[in-house]
Amino acid sequence: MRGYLSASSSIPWNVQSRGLSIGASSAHGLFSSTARHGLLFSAREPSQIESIHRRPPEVIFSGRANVGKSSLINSCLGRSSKNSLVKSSKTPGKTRSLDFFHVGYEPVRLVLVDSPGFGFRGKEEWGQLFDAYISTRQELRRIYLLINGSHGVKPTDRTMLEMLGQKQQASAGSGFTIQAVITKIDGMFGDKSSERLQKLRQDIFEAAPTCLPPILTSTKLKIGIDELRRSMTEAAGI
Ligand SMILES: Nc1nc2c(ncn2[C@@H]2O[C@H](COP(=O)(O)OP(=O)(O)O)[C@@H](O)[C@H]2O)c(=O)[nH]1
Ligand SMILES: [Mg+2]
Repeated sequence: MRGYLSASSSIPWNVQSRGLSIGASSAHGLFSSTARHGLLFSAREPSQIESIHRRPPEVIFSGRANVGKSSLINSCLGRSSKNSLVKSSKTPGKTRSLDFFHVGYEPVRLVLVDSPGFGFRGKEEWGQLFDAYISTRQELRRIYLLINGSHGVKPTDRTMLEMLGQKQQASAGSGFTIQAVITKIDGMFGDKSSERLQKLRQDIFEAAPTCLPPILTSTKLKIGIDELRRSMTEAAGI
């Protein structure tokens, strides 16, 4: 917690907790028992999704290869790169499956899903896997679309935002919600950071008006992790 606050003090915009009280204590309790989180299942083909243990609410992390999906899941589960639960890598395209991680154990109350990156080296069959998951999985409560803060909204991000926004509306509000997560904001500081952030928000809104406001994160500086945890517990109704 001290690291979170001290790291945040040098941030040019307000990324600290916005005073959200809903779910704050339950988020803390749910994620605090680090040793009880673990890998539940990996699905490499759409047909395997069906067989995965059901019931606890699920949230999925999506985004282009290398945007920081696996690192962010590790941080939320209280792991560092040294004792990571989820493989993260400098080499894009490392994750080729949907990996399901349980938060807590007996009872499992939330499941986080890591997904293969789309865009650079993201192969077509990985896209099919993701598509099959979001189209059929009733446990899915929220899709986090991660966007690299230094790169801005790329054409592949825009396409993804538009597609997810349309799918969400087609499900008539009964299925999942979508939320943007800006990653690696440690690389965004400096000149015009506020303008760049404003442009990011605007681009996200134009592509997907129903997308929930972005959460700003850095696993390097431990920024935004608690806010993301609270968002997950809120999405899961915990
Ligand atoms: N500067 C910076 N680098 C990060 C951050 N999060 C992840 N990375 C690095 O980005 C690379 C890709 O991360 P990874 O989590 O494997 O991305 P994924 O392909 O989306 O799962 C790795 O080298 C990470 O160390 C961050 O917040 N800041
Ligand atoms: Mg990964």
